[in-house]
Amino acid sequence: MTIAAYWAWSAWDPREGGFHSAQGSGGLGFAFPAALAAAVGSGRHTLAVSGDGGAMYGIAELAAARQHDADVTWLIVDDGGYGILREYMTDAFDRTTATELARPDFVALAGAFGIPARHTDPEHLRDTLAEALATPGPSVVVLGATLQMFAPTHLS
Ligand SMILES: Cc1ncc(C[n+]2csc(CCOP(=O)(O)OP(=O)(O)O)c2C)c(N)n1
Ligand SMILES: [Mg+2]
Repeated sequence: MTIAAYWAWSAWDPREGGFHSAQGSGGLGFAFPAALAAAVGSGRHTLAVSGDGGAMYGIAELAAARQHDADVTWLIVDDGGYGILREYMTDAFDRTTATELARPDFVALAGAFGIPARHTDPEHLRDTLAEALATPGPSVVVLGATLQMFAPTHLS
């Protein structure tokens, strides 16, 4: 549940089996533990995508990823808070409340679990991700970016 994923819903066909999301229940915290389990179960390197807010719901799973040397990469899109709520509130009320978050240095946090991690930006994302996905074991990539809402998500 992050703005990048709302865009991905339109770009990926889940029937192909390569993409899975918590679109039905919408629960924050699903992505990383699900991708970790998928990596262990499938033997393939998997990618989880979370926002900075949602990432806070799954931090403990970094220990499990390290313990099992799972081939899982976690992309955390850090826009400073609950981005989608920021967009909804601005649209509806022209102001926001409680959307900006105190959050950890995710790169340092992953490092504390013994997991390689690095910051990236939209320009370097493709290369950074490709490198992480080609490296065995868990890894974390933190993308500093503020994405715009995929408009129809709140209309259907
Ligand atoms: C367990 C849970 N708590 C609260 C929500 C409500 N909620 C949906 S999206 C969202 C903001 C998520 O922020 P972030 O993960 O940073 O993603 P962004 O919108 O910034 O891309 C919240 C709080 C939820 N879906 N699930
Ligand atoms: Mg966010």
